[in-house]
Amino acid sequence: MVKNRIKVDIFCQIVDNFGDIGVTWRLAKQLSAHYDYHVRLWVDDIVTASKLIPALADFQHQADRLKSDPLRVDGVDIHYWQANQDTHSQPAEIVIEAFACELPQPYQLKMPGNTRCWLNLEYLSAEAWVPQFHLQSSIQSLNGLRKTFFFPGFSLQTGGLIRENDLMNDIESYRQITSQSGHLNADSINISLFTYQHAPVYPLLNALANMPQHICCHIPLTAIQPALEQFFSCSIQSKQQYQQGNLTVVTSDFLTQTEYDQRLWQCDLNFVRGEDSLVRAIWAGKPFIWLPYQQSDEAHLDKLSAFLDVYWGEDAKALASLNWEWANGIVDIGKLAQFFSQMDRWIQISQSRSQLQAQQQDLAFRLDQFIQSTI
Ligand code: TRH
Repeated sequence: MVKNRIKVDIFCQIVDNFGDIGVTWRLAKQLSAHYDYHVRLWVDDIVTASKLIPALADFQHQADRLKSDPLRVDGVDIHYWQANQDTHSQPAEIVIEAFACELPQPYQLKMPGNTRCWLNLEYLSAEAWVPQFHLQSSIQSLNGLRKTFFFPGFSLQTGGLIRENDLMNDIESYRQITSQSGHLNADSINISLFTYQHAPVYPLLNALANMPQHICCHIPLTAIQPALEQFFSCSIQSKQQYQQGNLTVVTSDFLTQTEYDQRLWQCDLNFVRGEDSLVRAIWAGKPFIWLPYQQSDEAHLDKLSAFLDVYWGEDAKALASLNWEWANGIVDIGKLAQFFSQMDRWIQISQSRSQLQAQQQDLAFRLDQFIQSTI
């Protein structure tokens, strides 16, 4: 019964792109479905959120309705909030602010007496300082409450990675079913491409068109559409195929999160970006090339370098090198051809690395353990 469950408020401020809502939506669903929490997800941009939570589409022009009257989707109550405006609700016992979003002051002032655990869910990083900062806390001057920093991460000394309870089994079953009904394009190397506008997309497509094997590249249309149009010298539409040399590009609309995850499970190589698709690529157990979200002081390259060391280590130097070059605007046709010539080996390495990571407890489990130990 919702009445007796511990209440959790998750606040998501959508700064840019889809990662903020991608991460908080997955976490909200998991905490509600597998732990004894009644979760309210507070979102400040209903238009962007509706890309990942299609049920919100009807509220794009009437977000205010969701301030007091939430929409329940997959067991989660979704509310609308705006910076500095009172939510007019009693704060939950557990409050999670995602990525240091600032909670409205009136809400913060009501937290004492209501909130027993206040967490800031931080960005994911493999950098060496993360374990030291994970679970550090400080008293907040506005309301005198303690706020704890919860850092996702790759080691046992961090908050772990988001992974739904049955995810690894679901991936395995899905693969068994799809291998019987036919792969995406069985005679090709299948690639998924989701990246930022500044990535070297044109040189990549050019390299792929010149590979000895047939390459099928699956692209949901996002920020890189102009690079596709430049490469194919035509206007690019969704749900179409475009051919050049040995490359076929298959376009689609923005997929649902489930469809997107399944796409990663099926492809042989995934280009991912930001935070959430990186984690999904890890669980997919296929080789992937990651472009971190760009930061002005090039801090994203430190992030990438730490990740390549921690995740791929000595086993996958060639893959790490392709990844590093990609993030620095370089695509080396020779290296890529060499990589594709050993596809089976790379898939095997990626599978074992993913399974090793999946031996650790996931983020929701560690979060729940921490919450239970503090309340
Ligand atoms: O959209 P992103 O670039 O988000 C980024 C990062 O999270 C970054 O850390 C953050 O600081 C910045 O936003 C503001 O990439 P990310 O994190 O991979 O999120 C994409 C989400 O979109 C993910 O949940 C997968 C989902 N997705 C779909 O559901 N359908 C699709 O077709 C595609 C391409 C993605």
